[in-house]
Amino acid sequence: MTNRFLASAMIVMLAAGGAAAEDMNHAGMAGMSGGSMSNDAASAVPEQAAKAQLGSLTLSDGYLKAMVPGQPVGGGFVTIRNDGKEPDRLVSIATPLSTRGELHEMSMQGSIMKMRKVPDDFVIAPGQTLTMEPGGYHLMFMGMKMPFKAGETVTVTLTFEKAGKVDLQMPVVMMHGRL
Ligand SMILES: [Cu+2]
Repeated sequence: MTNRFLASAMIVMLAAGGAAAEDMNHAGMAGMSGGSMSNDAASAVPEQAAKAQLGSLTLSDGYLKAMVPGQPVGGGFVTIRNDGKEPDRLVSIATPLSTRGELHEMSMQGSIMKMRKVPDDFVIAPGQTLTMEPGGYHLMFMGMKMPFKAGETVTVTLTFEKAGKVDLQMPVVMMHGRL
């Protein structure tokens, strides 16, 4: 309980950091995620998570993380399974609430959890499942016009190199102390 309170307070403080808020918030979010590693990540997926079929791609467990006041970036997750015979690639993501979307991953660098843009987009090989989750691969949205608010549903457009575009109606979920 105390840890959760401190974690929330820390995110708010980082978000209020001014010009460097975006970077600092990334660092803060990474820290949160490191702290939640002992939790069962699968339990974060809401029952109403978005799903869709796009050609041979099966999308599931799509949801967004609710943003705290002043938080400059938003995060989201989706699982993509490729039952086709060729690899496909998630090349872009977009929402009406943000001006930019990036595909990110988190990794440990020494004892510090860091977040970065993946260099070659997300490639899903035939028979492979790409799972995004707190502390790992995720969708990152920047240049927010409006925050992701808990209880709302936001349209997230995913564009694949071969399968094309799909709109997912992603629920926004409050995740205490996560990501
Ligand atoms: Cu990120």
